[in-house]
Formats: sequence, structure tokens, C-alpha cells
Amino acid sequence: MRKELTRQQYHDLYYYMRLNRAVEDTMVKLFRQNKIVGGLYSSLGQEAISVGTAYALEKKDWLAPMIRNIGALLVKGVPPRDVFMQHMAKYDSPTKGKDGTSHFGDLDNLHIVSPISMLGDLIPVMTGVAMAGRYLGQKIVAMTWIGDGGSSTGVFHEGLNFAAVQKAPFVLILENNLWAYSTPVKKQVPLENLADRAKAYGIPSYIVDGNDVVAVYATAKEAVDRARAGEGPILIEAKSFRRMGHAQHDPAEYVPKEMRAYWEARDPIALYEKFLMSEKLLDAKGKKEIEDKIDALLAKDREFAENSPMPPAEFAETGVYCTGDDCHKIRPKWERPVAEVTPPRSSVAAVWTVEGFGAGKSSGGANAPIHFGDTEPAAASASSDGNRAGKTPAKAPAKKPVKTVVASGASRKARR
Ligand SMILES: Cc1ncc(C[n+]2csc(CCOP(=O)(O)OP(=O)(O)O)c2C)c(N)n1
Ligand SMILES: [Mg+2]
Repeated sequence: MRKELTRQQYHDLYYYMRLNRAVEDTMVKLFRQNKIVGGLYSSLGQEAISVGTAYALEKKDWLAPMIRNIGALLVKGVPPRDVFMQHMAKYDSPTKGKDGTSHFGDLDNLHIVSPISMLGDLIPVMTGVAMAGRYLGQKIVAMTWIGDGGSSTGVFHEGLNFAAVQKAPFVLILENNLWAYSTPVKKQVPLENLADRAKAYGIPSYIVDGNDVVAVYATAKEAVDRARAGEGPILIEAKSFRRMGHAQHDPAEYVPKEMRAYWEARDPIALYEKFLMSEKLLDAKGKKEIEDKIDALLAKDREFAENSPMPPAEFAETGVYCTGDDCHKIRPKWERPVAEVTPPRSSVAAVWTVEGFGAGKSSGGANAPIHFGDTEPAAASASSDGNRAGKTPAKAPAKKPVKTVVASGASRKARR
């Protein structure tokens, strides 16, 4: 650990690591009282990674957490009560009780993209966020996390390659905690350092001690600054250890005792506390103040969460499918110029037309179909000049089979 941050920054890192651990400890208690609805994961011993990396982001930046990144959510500004309520599937939770784990985000204020269960899929998603920010001239950085196991998925490689070739301002944290379920990392990746995966995509990488919060923060800050400056994506391998089982159900008896003992002696919070004390950045009084602050916050938030109602039964059938305006505020733009969506000199004549296609109304407006098959195909003979634009011929009878078709969606529908 090096001494070069401000006193406030040192204290923030300590506060958030302690908060991260205390929030998860509280949830273990809730789990044992049968109040947690879904699976419960633990980042015990990995708090320095979530906290140190997220702390390197600015308010305008974006992140998408994985299951062991509650610490990153707390740093970004998610209140502990939301984390509790989400896991208890309460009506006041961010997803109003629709989800019992961490699948929630905040696109409007905190810039958090909800995690996706499919490991690795957040990599192309956050690459897209990074690229969108660049198109908008926002100078933002997008960050997400992936495990040692998740780094072997196809989408990890596709996503990182895409981010690299697009030079997206994206920072990927590879949390190597040595286990993926019961599979040790050595049995699933023939590499000593998973950071070497970056070489395949021609992007820079770092290796950092994931139990040293100052080193994690300093490395992440450098990576975030470089990505923001336009250097493209950066991979950081943070080496650590998964101290609990995969989730609460897993006692992880397959982990060798010596390995566990080695890492338990390197607890990131204990190490950091020792450093802060020796550098006179924290004393017993300051430590007690932080503990009291966390205790008071969590007691209040836990009570709030416990008193929050479960969703009403009728709510079960609402909000399941996208219903347009009452589902989301982001409006897709379907309206593209007719010339742009119509091949002007195609050698293949269009043999049917779709009413409204290319007419330029959005989903919030008139009836422009989103894709073929949304509306009945019009008469096969209606267009023969190879250009559907602007034509609105009479519709074919509803179930009349169309013999010659060029679009598979329409084809399936016509044959039904
Ligand atoms: C594509 C995909 N395959 C499998 C799973 C099931 N699964 C969830 S977590 C997990 C292990 C992940 O291990 P790792 O990436 O090392 O993360 P860790 O749990 O150690 O944080 C697996 C296989 C999944 N969610 N997505
Ligand atoms: Mg792992």
C-alpha cells in the first residue's frame, strides 16, 4: 500500500469496505431468518476489488455489477435499504419485488446497468454504453466485472474483441478468486495470469493484488483515466480468493484448508486497517465513529426493509412484459428515411409489401411495423419494380398462402 491519497479518500475506502461487509453480514442474518427470497452470494474477502475499482469512477460514469459487487453499488450511491429490499423481494425495492437478487439498475441517476445472469454478457452491453457515451461526447467510462470462470465464456472474447476494435472507453475488472463454483482456476484456464487474455485483443492490462484496496484503487484510477483519454479498453486482473462457497447453499468443502488459511490471513479490511493505523490515518476513536455510523445506518435501513410490504398479488401479472410507455422512457427510433431502409437498385423484385413499412412512425405514434410479420403481407402482385417505398397496396386476404416470399418472417406467417 502506498501513501498518496487524501485523508478523505483513505477514509472513504475504509468506510465502503466496512459497509460492504456489514451489509452482507446483515443479509446472512436475514437469510437465516428465511427473509431472503433468492440466492445469496458473498464477496467476503473481495471487498477491496468492488470498492477500489468503483471508487475510481466519476459520478457521470457507468457501471454494471456482478453478483459479488455490492460494494460497487454502495460506492455508486445505492442505499443499503435497496439492497436489502431487493433480496427480500419487497414492494419498495427497485424492482418492486419482481426479482429476489441483484438484478436492478438505475439508468436515470446513478448510471447503473442491471446485471444479466449470463456470465460475460455485460461486456458487450457495457461496451455499447461506452460507445454511446462517446457518440454523445460525454467523456464517460463504462466498467463491469467478470470472474475467472466467466472469462472463459465466448461472449467475454467476442465482447472484449469488439471493445478493443472500437476503442471503447471501457474498463473490465477480472476478479480472479481462484474458483468458479467448485472448479479451481487451474482446471479451466491454462494461464498463470488471466490478464494475458488482453494480449489476444491488443489491449493493455494490469495485474493487481485484489486484497490491497489502495493498489486496486490506484490501478483502476489509472485505467479509467487512460480509457477516458481515448486509449481504448483496459483489462485489470485482480487476484484474490472466494472465502465463502459459491452461494449460501455451498459449504465449499472442496477448498483446501491451507489455501483458505493463507487468504484468511490476508483479509483486505484487516490489512487496510493496519495500514491506516500505522500511517496515523485512523485511530481507535475514528474507527469507532465509522462503526457507529454504519451500525446506525444499517439498523435504520434493515427496519425500513423489514417493514416494507410484499407486492400485492395483483401485481404479479403486471410489469412482466414491456408495455411501451409505462415500461420505459427510452424511445427507440424506428423512423428512418424510406430511402435508407429500401435497397434502391436491388436485382430482386419485392413480391409483397407491408403497409406502413418505412412510412416513418415510431412505436409511440402510428402503426409502422417493427419487423416483417407484424402486419399482414399485402398482395403479392402489388409491387414489381423492386422498390416497396411509399406503396400501400391492398392487403392480401388474411390466410391466403403466398407462394413466392423474400422475408422469412413473412414466410412463416403466410404458411400458418
Ligand atoms: C454463461 C453462463 N454459464 C454458466 C452460468 C452459471 N454460473 C453462474 S455463476 C458461475 C460460476 C462463476 O464463476 P466465476 O466467473 O469465477 O465467478 P465467481 O462466482 O467466482 O465470482 C456459473 C457457472 C451462468 N450464469 N452463465
Ligand atoms: Mg471465480
